[in-house]
Amino acid sequence: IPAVPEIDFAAFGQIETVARTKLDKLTAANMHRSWLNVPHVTQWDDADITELEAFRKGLADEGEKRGTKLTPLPFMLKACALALRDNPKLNASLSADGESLVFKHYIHIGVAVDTPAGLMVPVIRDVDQKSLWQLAEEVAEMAGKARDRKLRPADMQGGCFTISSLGGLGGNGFTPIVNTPEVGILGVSRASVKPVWDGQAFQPRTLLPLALSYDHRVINGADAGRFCTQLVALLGDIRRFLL
Ligand code: CAO
Repeated sequence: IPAVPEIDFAAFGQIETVARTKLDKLTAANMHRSWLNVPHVTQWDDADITELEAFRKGLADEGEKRGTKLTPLPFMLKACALALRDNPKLNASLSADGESLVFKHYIHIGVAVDTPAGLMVPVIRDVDQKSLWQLAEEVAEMAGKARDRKLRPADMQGGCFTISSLGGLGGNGFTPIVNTPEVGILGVSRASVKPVWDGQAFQPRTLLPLALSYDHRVINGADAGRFCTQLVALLGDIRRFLL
């Protein structure tokens, strides 16, 4: 690819040059590799999480007693695990020679964690087999370890899919980069109350913006559409987690 020309920024004013951390450089290399190798498509949708939020907020006292904060993230992990189970291509990887697909019979999901040293992606194992409380505890533990630089290499390996949640920060959408050799990543933005037409009147509903980026060598638009539709249905009525 054509090189970006080197510019002498000092010619335009005062500057300061700071060495990047090892983690920042590793993340840059991984992002660049994915960006160049993977033909990306991003599909957008909104999940109506009005009832999910009422349920979650109703558990605040129980959470306090347990010492566990239940954010929307464990619900997203659970919904993704169920949608990955039912849409196994999203839980697969392309073989190195591109001749076959490797279907994984386990559901391990990486969670992007922002740390002072850079981006880390610890992996939560067997998400489909864990309760919402267990998932909340594990995300908090892994995020703590990531921020304290205590994650072991094994904690960051074996992911089938990634969730990047910027919901705590704000924004209404972004296009995440697939964490190859995974084939899908879900970008979650901040939920907000919006007027939704119910056929007779506008109702205030809490909508969660979702963006699924996928590797178009493996996933077609219809695969992604089915996955997103199921995700939205699951988050819209969490009783579906039992089905
Ligand atoms: N919509 C609205 N509110 C949300 C939300 C959403 N989608 N997601 C979280 N929140 C709320 C939480 O409920 C919490 O509210 P209270 O403070 O009132 O309890 C608050 O935002 C902060 O949540 P959190 O960030 O502490 O917890 P989390 O479970 O949502 O996320 C973690 C945990 C580790 C994913 C997060 O801290 C983090 O590091 N996010 C950044 C990820 C990142 O950098 N992604 C980019 C990768 S690509 O460059």
